[in-house]
Amino acid sequence: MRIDVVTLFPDLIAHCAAAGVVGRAQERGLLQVVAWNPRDYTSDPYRRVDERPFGGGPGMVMLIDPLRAALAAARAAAAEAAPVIYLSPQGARLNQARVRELAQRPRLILLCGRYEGVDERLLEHEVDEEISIGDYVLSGGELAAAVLIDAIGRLQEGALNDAESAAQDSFSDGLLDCPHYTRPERHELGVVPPVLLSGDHAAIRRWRRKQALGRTWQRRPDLLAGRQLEPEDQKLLLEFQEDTKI
Ligand code: 9D3
Repeated sequence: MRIDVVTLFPDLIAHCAAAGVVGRAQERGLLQVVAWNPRDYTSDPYRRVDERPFGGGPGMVMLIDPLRAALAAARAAAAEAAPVIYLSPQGARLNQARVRELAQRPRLILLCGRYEGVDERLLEHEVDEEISIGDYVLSGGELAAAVLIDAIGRLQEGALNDAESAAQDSFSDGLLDCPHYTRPERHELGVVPPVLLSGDHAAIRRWRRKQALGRTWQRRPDLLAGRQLEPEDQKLLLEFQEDTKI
């Protein structure tokens, strides 16, 4: 998969996309992230990319032409058609279902805004989709683009090692994760739940499932609302609820 990013901060994108699992995916040739700076596509001597808004008011608005030229350069850099996604607070909220869908595409172009935003005419003509990463205020689209690249990158076939994929299999089912423990067995801060030391793999699987269900019920009941649990899961959640009453 190829992701082109139009941004005034190309180094920020390159740095984020070089780290961890996503960096490894790039090294393995599974993902290519390329940043394009609209400032490199200005025609005036000051390399201006922003101007004061018509109608007055605070802040600056990104100019059409540098963005349009950067988008054209990004689009021309590979053969496949590439939808343009604008990261913006006005976009549809990102979730894992959307990430899975976007991860299947061969190409994406991400457009990052700064200042108060982008001239609306560019959005009307060049943007196919708008995505927000949540209801809080960022100072630009770059961190949102980095979030999207990270979430998409790790889903590329071969990006995760076997252990990471297995962990995903058991928990990509809309539940929160179970607690994790490692050495030492006994610590000043507490002991490891004995079942995890029992060697009884069926009991361990059951305990983890129960914790995942219980913690989801406690912390994110919205994830369980409108969801019919399997009889075995219902039993485990009921057990968890009984345990927490004591
Ligand atoms: C304080 C400025 N706001 C005036 C009402 C508007 C505004 C403009 C630009 C708010 C945020 C931004 C920059 N944000 C993004 O580019 C952005 C974003 C976000 O702020 N929150 C969640 N997802 C995203 S995706 C892009």
